Amino acid sequence: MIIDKAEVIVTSPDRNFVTLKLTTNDGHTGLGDATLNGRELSVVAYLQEHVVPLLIGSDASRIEDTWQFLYRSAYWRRGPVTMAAIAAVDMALWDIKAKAAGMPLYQLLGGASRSGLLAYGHASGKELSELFDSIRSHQDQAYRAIRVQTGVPGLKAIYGIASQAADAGGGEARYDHEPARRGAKPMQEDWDTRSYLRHLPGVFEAVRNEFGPELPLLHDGHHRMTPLQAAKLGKELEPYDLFWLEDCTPAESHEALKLVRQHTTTPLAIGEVFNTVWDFKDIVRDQLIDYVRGAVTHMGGITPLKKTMEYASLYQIKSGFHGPTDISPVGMAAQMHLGLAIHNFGIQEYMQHGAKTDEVFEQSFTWQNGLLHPGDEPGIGVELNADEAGKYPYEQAYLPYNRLADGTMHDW
Ligand code: KDG
Ligand code: MG
Repeated sequence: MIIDKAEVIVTSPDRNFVTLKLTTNDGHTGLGDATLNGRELSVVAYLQEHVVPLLIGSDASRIEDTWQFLYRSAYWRRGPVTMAAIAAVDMALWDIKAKAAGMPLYQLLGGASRSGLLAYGHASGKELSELFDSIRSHQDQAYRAIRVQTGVPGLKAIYGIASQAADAGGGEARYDHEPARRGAKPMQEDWDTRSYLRHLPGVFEAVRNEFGPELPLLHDGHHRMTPLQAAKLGKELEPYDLFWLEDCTPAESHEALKLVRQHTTTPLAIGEVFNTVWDFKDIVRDQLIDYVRGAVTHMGGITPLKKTMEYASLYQIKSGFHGPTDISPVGMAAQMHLGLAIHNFGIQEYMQHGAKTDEVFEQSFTWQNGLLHPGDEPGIGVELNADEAGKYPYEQAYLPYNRLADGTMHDW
């Protein structure tokens, strides 16, 4: 099982995706997701210039050794570009091994620990009525857990809030891959934490009153609060029994979480911008979080994320893998296999990809009664349709950013 071909495929059906395809001399193929939202081509260069030459001629069956070689031999460790590139290789090798074994990947990872994965969707609205409609629409699509993001009076545009006006096609409102996000420059949005903090608890009170106590509700703070602000918010949200408060403070500061934790029992989730188990080491050991938000695509692949979750299990900390649409169908399927196999699965974020993406990536996962399942095709269960992929060349696209009213740059 020698790797004799490694292709880096860039395609932009509804948004940009970077995929590594490995082929072995005995005819097996494997796919890996290397998509780094807004910085995609840096991973393409890392793979093409530095990793592909190392892979050609190597043994595809040696997953752990290949991971260690790519991580340790470079000398320069960690970082989103490096770890997305290593992740793609790792996923592709697991795909090949599972296909060669004739098994869906979750079987190789230890077999299923549950029948399906509870998943949450993204409801949002500028006003309460829009938000309620969005929650109902998600419930109609079978979601049994809902992330709630809301507009804030006085702020014009906030990330994570879909708006019908932004949806030129007239279909369901989206905020994650509407054409407005593409362009030579990122879009500026505005932010005011005090207005947000004044507004949010009332929104959760209204949502609980309307939808009852059972529905699991989540909220993403997008790293925007100081520790004291986050502590205050966590405390004020306690009556509404959140499933989690995500990314309440900037991800770099573990001490911030300590302060938040001292003041609130609202569960905390963090880690979508983390790259390695080292980023989780102290906050897991100190029990400062309840959910690991890493993604296979940004944590260096299935191999290290599985280890991270085994370590987290010692502290009763569960998974909540990052699953926005900038994780490609390959990355999503890979983490569905992992989530099905590990004991300490918590919840899976699931934003549905667009129709064009689903034509480029042929997938075998299922979504039924609010549960995801990766399917039983051998491997990860995703194949890339090269003809479809070729129709959509890369387009420059950026995440938006925040400035305060006086023009100061603010945390994302
Ligand atoms: O690439 C960044 C987005 O995926 C991120 O903003 C989405 O915060 C996010 C989430 O929780 O899905
Ligand atoms: Mg998030």
